[in-house]
Amino acid sequence: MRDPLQTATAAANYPTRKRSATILVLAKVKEALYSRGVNGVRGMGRIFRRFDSADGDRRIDREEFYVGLKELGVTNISNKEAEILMDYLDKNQDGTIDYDEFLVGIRVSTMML
Ligand SMILES: [Ca+2]
Ligand SMILES: [Ca+2]
Repeated sequence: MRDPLQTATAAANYPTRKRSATILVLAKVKEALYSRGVNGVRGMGRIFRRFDSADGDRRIDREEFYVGLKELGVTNISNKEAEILMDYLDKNQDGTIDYDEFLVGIRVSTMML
């Protein structure tokens, strides 16, 4: 588990324009999560497993991310926006989102909003 403060600092250093786009997309994703009654670590774990349901390798790859967002009801974002969000959540830039990245990225963003 990454130190949330360290992650927040990294987020603060993110280029401003890209960051505001990220915050906007995150807001849409969070809205979808809230409207489905998802909250807390347990709910997030459930959502993570749903995103990863294609192969269950505990990583969300780009394809799973796009499909997962649509299944979550996040249909009002473009592929470009989904890509920005994927990029933001994938802190170690290995092309996939692991559970820590998913949890920390979405939770820390609550503080940013
Ligand atoms: Ca996967
Ligand atoms: Ca990653």
